[in-house]
Amino acid sequence: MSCCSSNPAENFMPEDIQEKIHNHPCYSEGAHHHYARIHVAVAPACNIQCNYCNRKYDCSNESRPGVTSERLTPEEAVKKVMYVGGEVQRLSVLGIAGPGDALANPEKTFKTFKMVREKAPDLKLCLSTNGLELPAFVDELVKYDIDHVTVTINSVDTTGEIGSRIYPWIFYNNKRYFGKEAAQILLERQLEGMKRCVEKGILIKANSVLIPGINDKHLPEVAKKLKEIGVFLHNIMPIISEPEHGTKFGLEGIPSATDQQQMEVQEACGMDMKLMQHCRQCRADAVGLIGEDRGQEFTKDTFANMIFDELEIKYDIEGRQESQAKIEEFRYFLDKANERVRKEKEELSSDGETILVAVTTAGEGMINQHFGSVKEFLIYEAGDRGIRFIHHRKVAYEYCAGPDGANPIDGIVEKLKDCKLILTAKIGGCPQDDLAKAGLIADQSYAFEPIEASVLKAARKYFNLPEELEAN
Ligand code: CLF
Ligand code: SF4
Repeated sequence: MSCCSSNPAENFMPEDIQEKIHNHPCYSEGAHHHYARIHVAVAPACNIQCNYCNRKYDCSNESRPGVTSERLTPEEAVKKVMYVGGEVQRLSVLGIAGPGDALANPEKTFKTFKMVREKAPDLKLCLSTNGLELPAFVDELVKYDIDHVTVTINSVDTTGEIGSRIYPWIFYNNKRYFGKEAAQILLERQLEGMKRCVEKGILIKANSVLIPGINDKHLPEVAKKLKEIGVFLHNIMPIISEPEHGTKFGLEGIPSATDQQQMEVQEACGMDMKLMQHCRQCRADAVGLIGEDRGQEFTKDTFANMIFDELEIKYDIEGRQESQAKIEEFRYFLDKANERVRKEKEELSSDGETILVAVTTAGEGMINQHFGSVKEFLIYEAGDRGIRFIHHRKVAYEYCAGPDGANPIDGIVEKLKDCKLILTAKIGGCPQDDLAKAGLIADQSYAFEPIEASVLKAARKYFNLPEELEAN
């Protein structure tokens, strides 16, 4: 398997790490256009309380708040994984991320992993936790070859002051702890657990929920600490907070973090740590490419009555391998087309001038989605020398499904007001004119072309430079 990626940061990594992340859609930004993940909800209990969580729903450390998934037994979960693996051959990762904390339910979590290891050996195994019980399970993680672990860590303040505003209590060693003491114990356990995982070669991704007014200014310190202990990737997740979610923060009126706040904090943290910028805060029962939502296609009645012999045929491991070999071929040519286009922020432009470019895509790294059906835009920063990925932005509704009586373009213009270009596979004259009035150029001349190379060409066209860039 070629581990070459269009992302230069990934190409500089040791080969064994490139190999590990190559088809993990969360750990490799390149992989997320091509490979899918599945979460199975086998872990209902939790051992801490976060003020952005409502226990009626799933763990919002790794999923969208306000979403409930179908609870599964380990056996049902394995059946689901095998069924989905047969249907979605690009499925490469199984994650256990709740609905409570994976390690507060160790029996169910590890029983599921053990069975999946046997029955679907080509899948990567991934786990997400608040970290309180992580030190106790490092050997178990190694035993089942679970080499991708996410820990949500929102503060490294050793006084417990910041943490106590986020966590009212934890339950540890059969005792409930409150306030600063609880936050201090949680932090100690998180750091110890992450260090021990790193020593064992487990790739740690850290999630930090960006909570404006509480930890936004503190997150660069978190990033520094993460780098110090050898964490692989840092994911800044903007808090999604509405009163109707019934969380403490939502009821207190703490609002969701904005795209701009996320960009500022990413900027400040990115000085120290490699950032994940393509997280979509998935639905808790998410299946498919990141950003895609196929969970509703695979409810219990689709797989629960099948026996394992039938599911083995359905899973069709050889068929999956053939299909993934084709993905790799496609990816190889895509990476060639995008070669040398990605740059670090300071190398994007010869004169410091850059613009933000919004792109519409249905996956596979191509500009292949019509403007009218877009629910989220990918945002890139581009100069005359190169481009970099910033994040995605969701819009409240697609242009073609906008609310009655209002111009559906308004919400989209508001979301993209700091962008200059939109690259899309197709757009009608009306929305194109409306966007132009708001100062946004919509360009469909890169339809069905690779995203990254097109963003650079379009930016150069915008700067009145020749579109083709000499090799540099
Ligand atoms: Fe799932 Fe998480 Fe593993 Fe990915 S999700 S357990 S690392 S397989 Fe990915 Fe979804 Fe973001 Fe999580 S986009 S919410 S980071
Ligand atoms: Fe909720 Fe997850 Fe926090 Fe537990 S760890 S309280 S499930 S957000």
